[in-house]
Amino acid sequence: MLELYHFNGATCGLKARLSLAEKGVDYIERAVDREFLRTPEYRAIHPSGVVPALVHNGNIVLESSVVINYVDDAFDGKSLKPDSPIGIARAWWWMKKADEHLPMIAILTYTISMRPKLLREKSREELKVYIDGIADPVNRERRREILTNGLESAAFPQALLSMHELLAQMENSLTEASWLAGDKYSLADIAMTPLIERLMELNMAELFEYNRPNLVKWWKHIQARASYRICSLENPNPEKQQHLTAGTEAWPLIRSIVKK
Ligand SMILES: N[C@@H](CCC(=O)N[C@@H](CS)C(=O)NCC(=O)O)C(=O)O
Repeated sequence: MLELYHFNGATCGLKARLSLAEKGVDYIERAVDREFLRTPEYRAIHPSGVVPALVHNGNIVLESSVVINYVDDAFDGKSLKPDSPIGIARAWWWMKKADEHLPMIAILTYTISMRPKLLREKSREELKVYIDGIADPVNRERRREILTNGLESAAFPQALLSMHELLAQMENSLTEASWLAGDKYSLADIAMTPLIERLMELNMAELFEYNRPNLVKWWKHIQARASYRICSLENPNPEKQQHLTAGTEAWPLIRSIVKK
């Protein structure tokens, strides 16, 4: 039995789902809500209380890059790794980059879109319970700081500039080949897809598209794939409109920080 715990709108959950769709693997989708991530039942599966968690015949596989690599190794179907050792090394480089930048995209999402929603919907006491309930101490204190300082948070421009630099690296790589790790779609492209999708959801198309024709072409090719249609277009993030509205409001500040 193969089960995937995720929620629609989770960037790392989308990574796992894309890999399963690309391999054509059937699985039981456990689409949960954020509250469930805090229950003892889920913490027994994932002690950090985050998604994705893949459970295969009782074996638990955690961490999105580990999950997508496992999916590729464990199931038949076309390989999602490049054909040469150097290509595989390049794919791992991008997977590492995606892992390093996932907290950056979380900071942007949280500061721009989730914080205003939480402040609107939760009382001071509820907010404290929410923050105190975040399992990972680094993430917990970062979110507490962002909740207090919002767009003034020191983490915000750092995350933005770090994503901006990553876009430049992607454009550079895509001038040499049509996919990130070479001429074949691979785990590298899967790993980066949700990060780019989130920038688009946060209304950062201008930041993304500016002077980056190869990245624009790559993104069109990603969106045209059946895996993306199934996992994202047919199962859209319920917070998409919220992200877009909040991103539009934050755009003047974002633009001034990246100073194109
Ligand atoms: N490094 C982990 C990060 C997992 C993570 O942070 N997941 C987010 C969604 S992308 C989550 O579950 N957040 C819980 C929440 O928003 O409450 C991975 O790549 O699997």
